[in-house]
Amino acid sequence: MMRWYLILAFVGCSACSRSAESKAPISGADVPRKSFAISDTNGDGFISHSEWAAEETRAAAVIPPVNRKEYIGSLESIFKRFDLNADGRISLKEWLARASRTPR
Ligand SMILES: [Ca+2]
Ligand SMILES: [Ca+2]
Repeated sequence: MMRWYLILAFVGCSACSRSAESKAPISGADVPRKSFAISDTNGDGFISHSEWAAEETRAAAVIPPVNRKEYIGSLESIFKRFDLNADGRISLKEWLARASRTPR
């Protein structure tokens, strides 16, 4: 359960930190899709591990150093969970499949 809390905080944080730049208001239904687009920084339709790692680093910057290693470890395990076919990148389909199963 803790992991899901972390991913939600992580994704929510990414979305709000860049929403000022994009100007487009983020509606509730679009959040998983938009957060995917934000993490897919080169826009190739996949979140590669290096793109995910960049997000990890950015997200971890606000975490106290004492908890940072554990936090990054959690994000790593989330990446593996999202990567359903284990090809080392997350497709939008994989992302949405996982995001839609996220308990509130
Ligand atoms: Ca990409
Ligand atoms: Ca994959």
